[in-house]
Amino acid sequence: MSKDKFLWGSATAAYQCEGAWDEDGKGPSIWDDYCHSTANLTGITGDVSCDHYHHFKEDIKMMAEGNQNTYRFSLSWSRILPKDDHVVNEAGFRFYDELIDECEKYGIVPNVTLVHYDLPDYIGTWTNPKVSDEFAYYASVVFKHFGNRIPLYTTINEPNHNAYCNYCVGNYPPNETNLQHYCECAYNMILCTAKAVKEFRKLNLNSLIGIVQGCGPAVSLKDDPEYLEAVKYCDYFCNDWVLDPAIKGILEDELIEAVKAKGIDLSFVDPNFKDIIKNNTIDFLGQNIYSRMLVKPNTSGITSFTVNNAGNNDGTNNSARETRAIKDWFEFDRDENTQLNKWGREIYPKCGYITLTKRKERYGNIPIYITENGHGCYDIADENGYVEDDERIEFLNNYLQWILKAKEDGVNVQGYYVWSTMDLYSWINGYKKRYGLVRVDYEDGNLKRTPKKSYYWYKEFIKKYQNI
Ligand code: BGP
Repeated sequence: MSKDKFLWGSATAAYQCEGAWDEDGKGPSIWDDYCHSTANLTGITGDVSCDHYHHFKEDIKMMAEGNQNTYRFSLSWSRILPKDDHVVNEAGFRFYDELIDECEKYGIVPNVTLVHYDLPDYIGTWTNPKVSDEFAYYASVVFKHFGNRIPLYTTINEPNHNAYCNYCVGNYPPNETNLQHYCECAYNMILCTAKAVKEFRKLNLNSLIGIVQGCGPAVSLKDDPEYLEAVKYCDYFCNDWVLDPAIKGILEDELIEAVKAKGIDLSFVDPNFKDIIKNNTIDFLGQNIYSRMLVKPNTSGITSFTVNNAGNNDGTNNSARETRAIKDWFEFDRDENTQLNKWGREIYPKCGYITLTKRKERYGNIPIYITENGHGCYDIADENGYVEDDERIEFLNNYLQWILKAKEDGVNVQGYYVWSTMDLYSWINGYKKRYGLVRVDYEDGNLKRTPKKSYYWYKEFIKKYQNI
């Protein structure tokens, strides 16, 4: 399987699409526990979802028929290592082996994320001091088993967004608002990536290893010193702690001092931390592109966080706007000329260009894969299940133009993935907010798949740009 040509594909994540939550020896994950608990006010779960576990052959066939040559998916850690005894569940490996067989049959390059939000329940939380050693063990088991069959591995999906939802907004388990825990979580995630990279290098594989970043860089509407200071602090909070260690092997002293000045107790940091990150950096960046971080100086004096999938965001135009603010550091700005989606998030296609060119500015010529780009909608299907999702097509087309321009202007873009391959569970939003290129009928008892208009549009788009 060649990863040398430009990769065009789409993406999913294990908890969001597999279903089969307790089948064939899988252990419970923190998302199983959360969704089954009273903290889950909607009662909606990923227990079945679109049942990719049993439908993966048809899903991958449809990708191939849509000209896609790569599939980004994640492994469920608790399907592979269900208990804390380090014993592998062979049936877990068998599922992913068969899935990769199917990819190989069509020449589809697997791009595999080790953790996309769902830790095993025996790990519990990202603040567990054992998490990075356990993650390194899991990663080594995976690398040894799949080896070069997986050309692209990524360690963690969106460390920042994950930590942010867990410990700032509190809408993801363990549902806390606690900046001390946010920092402990962030620290452990940095170590997880470094320790997994260390295991990866031991095996001298031909594959590459990366990380997936969720946010774009911070930007402001003005470039006076106070605004640029706000940009710097927002980048500390959202970007630099993820990407500087992973790509450059460093964490700037100024960032560490700023965190201490916020009253965070950093006594949990291992004295060897700097050496561990210095020697274990990644090969490529996975960058998800949805919106920009538009900030200004914090004049409200408030620290507060909202997201596009908090319980109160119901997809009406009354939804809370996606914002974040940290007292003395920055707060989100609003550009009235920019449209918002129904979940209060900016639709700003140029952020694709800004993100990619700024990444190049800071991190040089590192290969970049756009590991997610997509548009959540309330899709309306006709009597045959067909969805004319022109809004999604417009969104993808506009974003892609800017992404391709960044490539033309010299950013080392190597691939692009639409979020998502088919409709699936949208975390706290449940199933009504859909992103798929393919519709899933959750009501008909068979989870029937029907390609949407955007699927056919993307198929033609890939044909046109396949040799870029
Ligand atoms: C990304 C996540 C995905 C996916 C997507 C859409 O941040 O990596 O897992 O869910 O966002 O987000 P949502 O489903 O919350 O609208």
